[in-house]
Amino acid sequence: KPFKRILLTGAAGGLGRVLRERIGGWADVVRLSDIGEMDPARAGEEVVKCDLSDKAAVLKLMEGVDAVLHFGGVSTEHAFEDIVQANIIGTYNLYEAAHKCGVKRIVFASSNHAMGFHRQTEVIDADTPVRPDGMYGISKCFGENLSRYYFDRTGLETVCIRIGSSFPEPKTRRMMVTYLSYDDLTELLRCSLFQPRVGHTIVYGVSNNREQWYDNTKAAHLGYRPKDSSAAFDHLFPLSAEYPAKDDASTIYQGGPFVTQGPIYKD
Ligand code: NAI
Ligand code: 15L
Repeated sequence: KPFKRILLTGAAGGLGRVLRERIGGWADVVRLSDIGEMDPARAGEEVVKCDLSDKAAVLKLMEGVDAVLHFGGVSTEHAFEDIVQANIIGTYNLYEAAHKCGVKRIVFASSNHAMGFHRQTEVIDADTPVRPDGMYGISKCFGENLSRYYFDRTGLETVCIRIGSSFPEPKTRRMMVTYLSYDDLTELLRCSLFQPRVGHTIVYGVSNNREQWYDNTKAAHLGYRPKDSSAAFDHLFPLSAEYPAKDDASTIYQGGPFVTQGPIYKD
C-alpha cells in the first residue's frame, strides 16, 4: 500500500462515516478523528478524539501520518466565532502539524460555497475568482489559500475539492446540479491521493449531472471521471409551478440558500 497511515478528520460526520467504510484498503492504518463520538476502532483502524482548535493535540494526532483527508470542521453557515475555531484555527493547526510531521499530501474538503455568489448562469473553473457566500465559504477560501501557501513554501501537496452536495440523494432542485454521489466522491478521493503528482489542485466535486456550473478541465491531471448522475433522481423534482421565483436569491446564485444566511453587520 502506498501509505502507512491515512488520517481522516471529521470521521463522525455525514461524509466521514460513509468514507470510513470505503477507505480501509488505502493504507495499513486509517486513523479516524473527530471532536464527536465515533464507533470503536476495528482492525486496521485507530480512533482518536481531538478538537482541531487544540494545537498540541493536533500535533500529536499527526504523528506517524503520511496523508490526510481533512473533512472535520463546521460544515454549514454559523457565527464567525464558531467557524474561526474549527475551520480557520483548526485548519492552520492541521497544516502546521502536517508540515512538522513530513506529511506528503492532504485532500481538503472545500466547498462550492467558496464560489456561492457566482450566478447559476455562469460556468466557473479553478481560476475563476472566489466569491464566498458567507463566513463558512470564507473559511473554505482560507483553507484553499493556506494550502496554496504550504505547497509553495514547503512542497506539501493538496487537492482542494469544492464539494457540491454529497448526500444519499439531492434534496432540492439546486442539488440536481451540485449533487456528488458517494461513489464519485470516493473515486475523486482515490484519484486525489494516488496520482503521482498533484501540486496544489482545485477541483469541483460533482457527479456527471446533466446541468453543470463547473468546468474541471484544469484538474484533468487527476483523472477523475464521475460515473453517476443526478438524472437518476429526476422523479423527485417534477416540473411544476412551485419552482421558486426568478427573483429568489437561492435560484439566482450557485450557493443557493446560503447566500442569504451569512451575517450583515450594521452599526
Ligand atoms: P458534518 O457536519 O456531518 O461533519 C463534520 C464533522 O466535523 C462533524 O462530525 C464534527 O463533529 C466535526 N468537527 C466540527 N468541529 C470540529 C472541531 N473543532 N474539531 C474536530 N472535529 C470537528 O459535515 P459533512 O457533510 O460530513 O462534511 C464533511 C466536510 O465536507 C466538511 O468540511 C464540509 O464543510 C465539507 N463539505 C461537505 C459537503 C456535503 O455535501 N456533505 C459539501 C461541501 C463541503
Ligand atoms: C456544503 O458546503 C455543506 O457542507 C453541505 O451541508 C451542503 O449544504 C452543501 O454545501 C450544499 O451546497 O448543498
